[in-house]
Amino acid sequence: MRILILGGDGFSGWPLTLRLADIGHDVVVVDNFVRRKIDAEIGAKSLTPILTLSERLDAWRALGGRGIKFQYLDIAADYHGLVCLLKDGDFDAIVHLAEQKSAPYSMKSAAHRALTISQNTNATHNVLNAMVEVGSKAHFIHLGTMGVYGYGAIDADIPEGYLPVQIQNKDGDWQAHDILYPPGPGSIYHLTKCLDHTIMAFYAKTFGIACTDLHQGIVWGTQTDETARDERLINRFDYDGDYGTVLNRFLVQGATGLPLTVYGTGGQTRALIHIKDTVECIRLAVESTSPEDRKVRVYNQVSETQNVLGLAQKVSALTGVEINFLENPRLELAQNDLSVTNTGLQGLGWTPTLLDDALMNETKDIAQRYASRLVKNAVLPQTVWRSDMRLDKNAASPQTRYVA
Ligand code: USQ
Repeated sequence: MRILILGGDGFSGWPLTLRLADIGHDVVVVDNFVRRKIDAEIGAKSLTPILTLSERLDAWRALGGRGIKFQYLDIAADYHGLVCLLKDGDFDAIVHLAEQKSAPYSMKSAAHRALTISQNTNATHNVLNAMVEVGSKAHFIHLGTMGVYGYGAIDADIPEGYLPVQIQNKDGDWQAHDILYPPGPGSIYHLTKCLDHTIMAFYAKTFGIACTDLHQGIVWGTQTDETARDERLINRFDYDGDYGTVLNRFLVQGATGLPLTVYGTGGQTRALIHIKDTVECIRLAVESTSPEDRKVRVYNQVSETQNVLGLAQKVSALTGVEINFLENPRLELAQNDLSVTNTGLQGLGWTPTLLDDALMNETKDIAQRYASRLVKNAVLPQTVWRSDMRLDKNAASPQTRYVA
């Protein structure tokens, strides 16, 4: 297949690019390196020493890998460039990963809220708009998030995108319908994923674009079989307060002897998936028959649910570091239950990889190997999104970091 990967230099995009090329697909990567520029803005960097994209691609070729083409493009700003690319490319599938992906970063300030909204919604709309303009028949695959459902304490499984309901008609009869699960975003980032879904629904219904939305859980781990082949192919590993996700942060903290930063009581339950499964799930979506009924197909890309305190306890047992309970910088329930349906991708052949000590040790070992690259100041939370608090970065201790 001819596959376009938008955002192919990123945490999920790079390992996906290598996997798809490795199994014989023709892959074209687009990126504008904004994620690397944000590292400079927030004073953080990948714990692992990632090469530039051109160096990575050269290394892949030198190791005998199938050629991968690259085009520098800002898809949110350069609509004309996108049209030319899609016209020439004749792609079978377009995987859209080119979005601002951090919930905390999206809540930093008015400017960050505006940037996340315009980057993410313009990018999604531009691609679909250009697909219609050039008559592309590609399958559009978007990386969404479990956060679109919200994290309320509903005592029922979250379905895959749509909720079966009964609606009473004017004659008093009940009719069965499938409606979009009520959106419940908890950050601007999650809000953009709800907006993206509505944009896709419009383009699927009106123009017949085949769309799949993958509602992904929190990704952990760093390496895949392909990125582990050579140090020059290594994947990025974020651990900072904005871009590091919870389990990877705990594993880096544990590996470097820092106390584990549990926000609030740690009673939050979240959906998780290992990066190897992220790549496998997107591959399955790409290679599957694309949806044809003018309705966005939704899969929950989730392996399991875990409680934050439970994760901290596992990492503490593995590394011997203590747990530090911090005031929660986010506006979220102190405690929630979460149970998620994930049968769609399993129906395509996926077997979820569950959390175990061996996998956690693998990630902890990588963190230990590159511990000298840790920027200690970037580890504590960097963003507060509660209106009753603000951040004091010069506070004497983590516990006094937030002020009313
Ligand atoms: N948490 C801690 N300590 C930390 C970091 C996080 O207790 O040091 C807690 C948070 O309060 C939250 C949970 O862990 O309750 C998850 O936080 P996270 O930062 O790992 O994940 P979140 O910001 O909610 O969202 C992230 C990414 C987003 C992705 C999403 C998947 O920002 O790109 O889509 O994970 S999901 O949440 O399932 O939608």
